[in-house]
Amino acid sequence: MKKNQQRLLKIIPLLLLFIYGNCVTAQDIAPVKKEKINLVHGAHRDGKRPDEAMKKWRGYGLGQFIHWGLYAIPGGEWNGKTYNGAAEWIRSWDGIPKSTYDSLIYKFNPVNFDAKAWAATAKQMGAKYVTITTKHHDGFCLWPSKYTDYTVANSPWKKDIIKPLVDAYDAAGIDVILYFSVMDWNHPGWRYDIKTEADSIAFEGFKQFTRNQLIELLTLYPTAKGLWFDGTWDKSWVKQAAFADELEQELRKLRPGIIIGSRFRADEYGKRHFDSNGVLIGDYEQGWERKLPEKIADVHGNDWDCVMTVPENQWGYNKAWKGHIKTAFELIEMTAKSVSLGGNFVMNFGPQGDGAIRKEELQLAKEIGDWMKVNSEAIYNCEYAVLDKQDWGYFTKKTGSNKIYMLVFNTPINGKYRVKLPAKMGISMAAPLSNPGVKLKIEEIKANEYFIEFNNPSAKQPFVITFETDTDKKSNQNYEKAKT
Ligand code: H79
Repeated sequence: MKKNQQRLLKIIPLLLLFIYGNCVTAQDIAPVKKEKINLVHGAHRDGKRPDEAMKKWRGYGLGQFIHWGLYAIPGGEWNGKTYNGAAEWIRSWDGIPKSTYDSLIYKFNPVNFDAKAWAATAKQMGAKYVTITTKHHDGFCLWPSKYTDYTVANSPWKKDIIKPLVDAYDAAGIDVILYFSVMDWNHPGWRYDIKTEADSIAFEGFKQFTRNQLIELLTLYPTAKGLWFDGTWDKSWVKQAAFADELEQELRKLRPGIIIGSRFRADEYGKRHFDSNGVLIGDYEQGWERKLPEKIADVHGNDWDCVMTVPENQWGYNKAWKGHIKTAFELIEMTAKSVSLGGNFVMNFGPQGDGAIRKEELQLAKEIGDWMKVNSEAIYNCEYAVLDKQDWGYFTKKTGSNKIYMLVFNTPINGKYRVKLPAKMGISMAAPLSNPGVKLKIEEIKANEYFIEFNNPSAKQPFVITFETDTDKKSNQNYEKAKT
């Protein structure tokens, strides 16, 4: 071997070590970027849907949820005993034979059902959309599905419930979303998990049944704006990434613009809501059930809605109506908070077995509606104001304008509302929403901080102060920073 070659052989390992060393250093310095997984059945869109249907959804602010089905007949009570779980889950209670529960179909005769009255209640409350249970976990269909006998058609009532509801809400200008539970305790093919060949065969039949029912619903009620899926967490369904993805695409083709949330399907790794790359599946996040985000970072820039019960956890009618019952004040505050964080708030109603809405819910709808009549401008078509919660309450902003609303839930006893704004943003005008002619005194108290004065000691209800911002604001004062 020549001398040169020998030297090269000695240098190569050193060179390799140098390159390797540099690679490690480069990797250490660069932000750790997780490798993107190639997904066939992950999210098919990154970021918010920009179309008109979704813009409308985003502007709803307040919605109504209706949970109605056979469970409304026992209303959380069986043979004089109270069931402590959610009333719509009573079939799963140990003391109740499943066949006895299923035979409630022969008692379904809601003589006081009045679709127009329900829609009028929602309208009066100020709801812009309604989500209605077409089928809950018990499998009972409120529409005359041709794919099962377990429907209204075979009850003493005989008639479709969904059609008059869709018509009444449509007529009231309230958009309808159809709730559908994939979990179905009544269907012989449904399984929690698929463990055997027999399970697999049974579940294949169930999948076809589910597809048939969804196509049936969208065909019978073509004005429905969306589908709200539930009961999709069982292992059996989570394993159906390809089927569910294809079905979702089929439904979207059938009804262009339809809105489907994050709860319908999992990706091929079984990830739900957010796929294996962390991207939201579906058009909006459905993870906010009986809870609210605290801050804007919690919603990851996605559309979302919060669905909320009035008692702690009762969706279907429960006679007992026990525990803490949320007041109109609390529900209004949740609405304000939702909108301030870019979401919608949906309050649940559980009508009685006879079809009437319970008086407590009617009262809440009235109180919320009375508030909305004065203040809904700060709720409808509003968005995150890029201003976070302050001591007195929440900010919202009219989408596409610089009009900001302060939704006040706590009043300072001196009537001075401390408002902290980002640098270079000032307030050019402030007025009570209910009395825009009254211009409120604005005092600059330090850099980007103001007092808005509003002596409103008689306020018994949350109220709104509106203001316009001035983004070229130059303070006329100099503030010296403390040195510490
Ligand atoms: O339709 C409403 C609920 O019935 C449904 N989603 C909302 C919109 C829902 N199904 N399951 N879950 C929510 C979560 C599971 C809760 C359970 Fe339980 C805990 C089932 C059994 C224990 C709550 C407590 C229901 C029964 C007892």
